[in-house]
Amino acid sequence: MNTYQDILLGEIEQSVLTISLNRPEFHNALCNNLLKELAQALDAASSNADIKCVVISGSEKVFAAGADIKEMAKLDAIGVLQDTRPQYWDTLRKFKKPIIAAVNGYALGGGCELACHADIIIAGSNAKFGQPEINLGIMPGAGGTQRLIRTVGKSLAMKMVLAGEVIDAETALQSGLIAEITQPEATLERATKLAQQIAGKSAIAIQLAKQALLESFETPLETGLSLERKAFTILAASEDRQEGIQAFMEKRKAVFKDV
Ligand code: DAK
Repeated sequence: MNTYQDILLGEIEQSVLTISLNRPEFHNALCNNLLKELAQALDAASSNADIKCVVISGSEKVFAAGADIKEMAKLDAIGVLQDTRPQYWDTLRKFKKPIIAAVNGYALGGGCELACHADIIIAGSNAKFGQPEINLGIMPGAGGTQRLIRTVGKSLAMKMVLAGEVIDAETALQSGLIAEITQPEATLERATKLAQQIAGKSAIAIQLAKQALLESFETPLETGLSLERKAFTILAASEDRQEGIQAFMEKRKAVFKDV
């Protein structure tokens, strides 16, 4: 049962939970309550072994137009300092299971940053990514200056953040911001299929692989390689590894038990 107001939870299908942002009248602007609910839903998904992968989507027309500007307008410097939102973003950042963002239409400001928190972005041909905060006399506040530049490179990130220019799906694909472009009506379905494909693997291998991949943003190559080696070694103790290799030998599909 959906007990949330600003997000919708889908049924868990093939170990995939879909979370849809649900403030259509405000282009899914990320108000405090929406972010709180998103963090609560992810917290619950963290400890639910039936969920192995999460898809975050907007509608066919819009992903999210950023932080709720009307709410933001009420905060002075002390209000911003004491804001609970950074802790909700942290929940997203620390989530260990894979997240796929299904993006149609606008993904602006915090909406673009939300998509960038996902591990994979699948976008409709109508998607538009941007960091227009500069037009409001502010700047990105949920990692936009850090994640974007690591993903799309300096010049494009500077253009988006300093000029507030919005990029289309093709440019997002060329720059590596997104993994695939689909027809807008197929974006959620494609993201869900991909999520189900991931959910069919060993959850232990998926968790360690995600962790190692993300570590590359934080560490020099030598440290990252060392972490990869340790994770690889840990996996040698899993039953899923035995099953995966055995299944290959027996020419059958592996059945992973996440142990
Ligand atoms: N906030 C609040 N309401 C919004 C909104 C937003 N970001 N975006 C749209 N709306 C509302 C509009 O006010 C309008 O409501 P009514 O006036 O009808 O009541 C309704 O949604 C429909 O919007 P429009 O009439 O403007 O629709 P259009 O199709 O003409 O234009 C648009 C769509 C997306 C181009 C336009 O709405 C727009 O430019 N929106 C604002 C985009 C923007 O500037 N986004 C960046 C916001 S700043 C932080 C973390 C994150 C952030 C900050 C701090 N910390 C952790 C510290 C993030 C900051 C931001 O994202």
